[in-house]
Amino acid sequence: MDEEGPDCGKADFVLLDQVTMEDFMENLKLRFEKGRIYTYIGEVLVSVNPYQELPLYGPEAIAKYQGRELYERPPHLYAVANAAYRAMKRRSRDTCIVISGESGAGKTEASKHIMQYIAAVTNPSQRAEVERVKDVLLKSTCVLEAFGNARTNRNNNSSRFGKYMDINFDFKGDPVGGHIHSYLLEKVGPAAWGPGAGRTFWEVPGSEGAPSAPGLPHPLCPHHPGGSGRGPLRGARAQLPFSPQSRVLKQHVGERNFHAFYQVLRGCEDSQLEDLHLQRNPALYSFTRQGAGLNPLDSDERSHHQAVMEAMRVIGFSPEEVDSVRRILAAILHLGNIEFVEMEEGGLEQGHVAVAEEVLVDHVAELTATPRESVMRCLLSRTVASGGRELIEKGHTAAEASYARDACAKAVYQRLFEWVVNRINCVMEPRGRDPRRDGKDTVIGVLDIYGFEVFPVNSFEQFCINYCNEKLQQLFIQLILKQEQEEYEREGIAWQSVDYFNNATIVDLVERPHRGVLAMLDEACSAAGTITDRIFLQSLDTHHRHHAHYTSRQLCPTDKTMEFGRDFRIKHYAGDVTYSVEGFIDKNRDHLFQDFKRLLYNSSDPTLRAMWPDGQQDITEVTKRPLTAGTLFKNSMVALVENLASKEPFYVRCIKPNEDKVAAKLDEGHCRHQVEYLGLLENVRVRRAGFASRQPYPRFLLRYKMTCEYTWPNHLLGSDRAAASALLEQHGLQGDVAFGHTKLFIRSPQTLVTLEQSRARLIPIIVLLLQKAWRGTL
Ligand code: AOV
Ligand code: MG
Repeated sequence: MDEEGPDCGKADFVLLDQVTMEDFMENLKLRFEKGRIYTYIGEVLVSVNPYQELPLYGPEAIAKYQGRELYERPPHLYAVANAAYRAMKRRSRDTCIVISGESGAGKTEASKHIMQYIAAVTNPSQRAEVERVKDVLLKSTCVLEAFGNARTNRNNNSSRFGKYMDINFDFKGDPVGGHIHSYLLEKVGPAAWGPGAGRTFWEVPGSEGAPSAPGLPHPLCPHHPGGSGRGPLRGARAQLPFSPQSRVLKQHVGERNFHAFYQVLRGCEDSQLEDLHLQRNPALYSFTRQGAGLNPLDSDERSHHQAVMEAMRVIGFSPEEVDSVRRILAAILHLGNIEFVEMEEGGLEQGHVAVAEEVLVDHVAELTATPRESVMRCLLSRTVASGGRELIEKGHTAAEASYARDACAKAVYQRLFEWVVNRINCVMEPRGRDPRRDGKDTVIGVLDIYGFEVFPVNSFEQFCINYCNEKLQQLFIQLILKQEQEEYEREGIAWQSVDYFNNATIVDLVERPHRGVLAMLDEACSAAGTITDRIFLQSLDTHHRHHAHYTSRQLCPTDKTMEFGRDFRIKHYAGDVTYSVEGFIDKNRDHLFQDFKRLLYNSSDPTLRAMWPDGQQDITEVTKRPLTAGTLFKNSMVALVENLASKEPFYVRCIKPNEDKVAAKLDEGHCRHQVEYLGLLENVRVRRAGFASRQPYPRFLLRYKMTCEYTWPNHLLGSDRAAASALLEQHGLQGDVAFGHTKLFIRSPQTLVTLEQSRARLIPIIVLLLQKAWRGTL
């Protein structure tokens, strides 16, 4: 790789002549045109997705960065990976690399390059266990992408889950294990089925027949699309007129279901497909029909399937487990094709509903290794604990049966995904390590999490995803902007304060106890079916009417971009997002169906059974309210942010150059917006006004004292501060630093490089002297 020439723009935005948006964009554009997709802001790496293969990666490039300081080579992901790795090794500090940016900006690709770098520079002695861990780390990505990624309108390989991966290192700096946390696979609830949306009757005794939303027809009303028409036999697939729903069930136009489904259909051998009762064409299955025309080449899908199978084998999935996974995917596809019909003579109360094509039930029963009659019963009825402990079997209407089928399909997929993650975690768990013998492991965490999302209609999923981005922005502000400024003040360093937008107030709007949006949603959910999405919206309006970042059509009647009684808007740090509340309550409750849980727990397939441990509960126990999806997500975000805050952070800020997913096109308006909301200009200002590095005096001296005659081996200068000053004076570097009360602040990175070089030159000489001294030959 060539070193950068002067015509490639500034490799660090801090070096810009002026910090204006125009200058920033000009530099970004110039570098992008020259194939320089990476630029620093101090230690933060800004990366622009090139949408083409550039000759920037691979063993040769890795060798250039290995063991170097951040500023010695042109900006690169490898430099950041190397800096995180060296900080971890040198100071035994846990570090983390936080990768952020909007969908399609290149986060997942960046995380893969980081992993490849770490794999390449570790384990020079080729220890077998370390090699195994590295293989699992690298191969896990391929498997997780098959189950957790899908084609969306914004990214052909969009991660529909957030991933935080810890890699554990031993004292030698070799990876000895890891752990993956996954966040919110796009799974939440089947869409509320028509009128009465938000009403869930499952598992809640006494909630049967709860009143529906005022002004909306009752679900049992004959005018309801899935209601009792008492007419001739007719198909009654529940109509899902409202909110966006789980990707497993339905996808937006131009999007696909999770890759795994298509890979099984296209990649399996004919005989395997026959065993699964499947045909090759995804258009034949309700859950994959939408995306059927969007498949990549058949051959690509087949080779992806083979790669996933190979990766599962390397990771340690047994052949039986892989078979089970295939059967579960097939069962979901068959489940999706099941339709229900209402019998002409039956009244709803008797639940006279039948399955249109019974052979599909046979397939589901066979593939899930469960009794056919039990599958049928679960599809057509539910068990409820009424009043006391008495159990009653209640027949479904066709609409309810469809709801149950969809809920089951998405829950099975959700459990499958979680099981895959857990299975990989078991294999990556550090083995046979004893902290007393081996010392404490250090950790590098890599966070690749969904970026901000704004669609024409935004639902609960987008709300969670955007809340997550607010949390991460808050962390960024705290670590990079706020903390930095506070430290200058604390240390008595002269400092000109920089203004930035602190998004704490938005985070608070979402997560505050009692009155935050999530708390109020939980409250609505706990009201046993009596509160609808619309009522929930009304209470949000009441409580947040004066909040600067909240509005709705009710509060702003002239704003026709919001729908009355349906939408609210949050002014996020990245821009305004309008959310439709339809389905919020249902998705937040995210109920599972006891009958299905029990059915699958009793499967004779051990893999499937292991995914449903809660299926052994007694039905009367499960009426206890489980934590809601929103609360679980909030808790996991709080834990994630705490975890990241305890580590030394490195940041990669990804930018998507255009909406068309094409190479060599940088849409200025689009990029400018991202630069704005990522707070990059503020970042440059703070950095420019500030210092590249700060170190407590003792740590500074420990590292560099051998470079100065007054400080080696020990100084007699009264204070560490005076010693540091003498050392810097000897190097002629005193003009580039400021002396704080407890820390030394170094302005330019070049000063550090000079000190490092001097140290590197002297170390061999000192080692030699010490050896001689020990041998008494000095
Ligand atoms: P994301 O992770 O940020 O989106 P990806 O990492 O999946 O985005 O990148 C999207 C696509 O851009 C990839 O599939 C590649 O085709 C291309 N790409 C990204 N980075 C590079 C690179 N360094 N070199 C070449 N091509 C690249 V999302 O998961 O949707 O938030 O949800
Ligand atoms: Mg991704």
